[in-house]
Amino acid sequence: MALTLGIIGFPKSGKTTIFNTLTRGHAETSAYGASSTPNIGMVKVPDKRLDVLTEMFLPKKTTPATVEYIDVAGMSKGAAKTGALPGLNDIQKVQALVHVVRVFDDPNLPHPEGSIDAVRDIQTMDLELTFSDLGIIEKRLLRLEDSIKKTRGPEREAYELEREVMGRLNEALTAEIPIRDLELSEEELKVIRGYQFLTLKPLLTILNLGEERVGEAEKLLAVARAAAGKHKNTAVEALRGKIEMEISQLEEADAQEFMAELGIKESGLSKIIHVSYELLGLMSFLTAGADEVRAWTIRRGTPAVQAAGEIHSDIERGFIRGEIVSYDDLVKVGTIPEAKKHGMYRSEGKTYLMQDGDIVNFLFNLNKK
Ligand SMILES: Nc1nc2c(ncn2[C@@H]2O[C@H](COP(=O)(O)OP(=O)(O)O)[C@@H](O)[C@H]2O)c(=O)[nH]1
Ligand SMILES: [Mg+2]
Repeated sequence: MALTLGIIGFPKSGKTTIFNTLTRGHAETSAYGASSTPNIGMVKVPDKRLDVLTEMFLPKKTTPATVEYIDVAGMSKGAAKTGALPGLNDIQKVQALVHVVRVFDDPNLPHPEGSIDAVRDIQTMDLELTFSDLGIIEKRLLRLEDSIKKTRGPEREAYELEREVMGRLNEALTAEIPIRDLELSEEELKVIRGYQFLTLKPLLTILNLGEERVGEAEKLLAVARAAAGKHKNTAVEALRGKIEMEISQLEEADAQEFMAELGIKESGLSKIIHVSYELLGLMSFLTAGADEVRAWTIRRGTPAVQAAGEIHSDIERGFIRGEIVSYDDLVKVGTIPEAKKHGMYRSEGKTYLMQDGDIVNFLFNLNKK
C-alpha cells in the first residue's frame, strides 16, 4: 500500500529541514520566506532484514518498501478560522500527519509567536486542525438539513445517518476532542471517509531540538507527551533537525561514525519511519527469490489472501495457499531447504493473519473461478 505522510508546522519550525532529513533531499530551507509549493519525496524504508536476505538469495534486485512525505507550506495561527488552512488539499490526502514543533532557539530567527514554547505550539496546531474539521462539518450539516427535506426512503435514511454522525463529531470537536479519539464503527467511518478529516489522522509530533537543548530531551518529551500524547493514535519524538539533516546527506559509513560521536543510536530518518509504521498499525512481509528480494507494507492483521493482493490482484483472485517461513527462523537455519527440514516452512490458507517478517511464496491458479 502506498503510504504518504504530511509534514505540517508553523513557519520556521524546521519542516523542510526534517523533510530533507527523511528524504536525504536538498530542498531549500530558509530563514526568510517559505515557498508555497509543497516538496514531495519518496523514502526507502530502512530494513536490515532485506540486506541479510539479499546476501542469502543474491537476487537481481532488492526493493525496499517506500514512504512518501509531503512538506506543505507553513500554517499560521488563526488560518483555519478565517478560511482554509494553507496546503489543506495536500494534507487531506495523506494517511498521517507529522507536526514539527520548534524547540531550537536562534536569536537571528524569531519564532512567529515571539518565544519558544512547544506546548503552546502543540495546542495551537491542535486547534487549527480542529477548526478546519469543524468548518467542513458545519457547512455539511447545513446542506444535510436541506437534502433530508428533499428526499425520502433509503436516500433520506443515509442522509439522516450522516447527520447523526456529523452531529457527534461536531460536539466532540467543539469540546476540543479530536475525531481520532472517538469510538466509531466501520459503518460510521465509511460515512465520513470522504471528508478526510485532519483530526482523524494519526499524528506524530516531532520536537525539533537545537544542540543546546539536547540534554533536556527527556524532560521536554515528557512535557510534550503530556500535552499531545493524551489522545489516541498520537506519538511524540524528538530529534536534532539540523544535525540530522547533515547526517542524512553523508555516506553511510561517515554517517555511522558521526552518529556514534554524537551518541545518536538510531538516525532520525529511521526513527520517524518506524514510529510512523507503529502509529499507522503497519508491518512488512517479505518475498525472496533469485529475481527479487522485496518488502511489502500491509496493515497488521491482514489475512494472507489480501496480502497476496498487495503483490498482484491475480494472485489474490487465484489464491491457493501461502508457503511461509518467518525471517527469524530462516536466519537461524540459513536456507529454505534447511527450514523445510526443520518443519519451519509452513503452508497457510487464505485466512492466515500475516506476521511481521513473514517470508512468503504465494501459490495461485489463474484458471480458478
Ligand atoms: N539552530 C537550528 N536551526 C535550525 C534547526 N532546524 C532548522 N533550522 C533553521 O531554521 C530555518 C528554517 O528551517 P526550515 O526547515 O526552512 O523551516 P520551515 O519553514 O518550517 O520549513 C533554517 O534557517 C534552518 O537552517 C535546528 O535544529 N537547529
Ligand atoms: Mg519550509
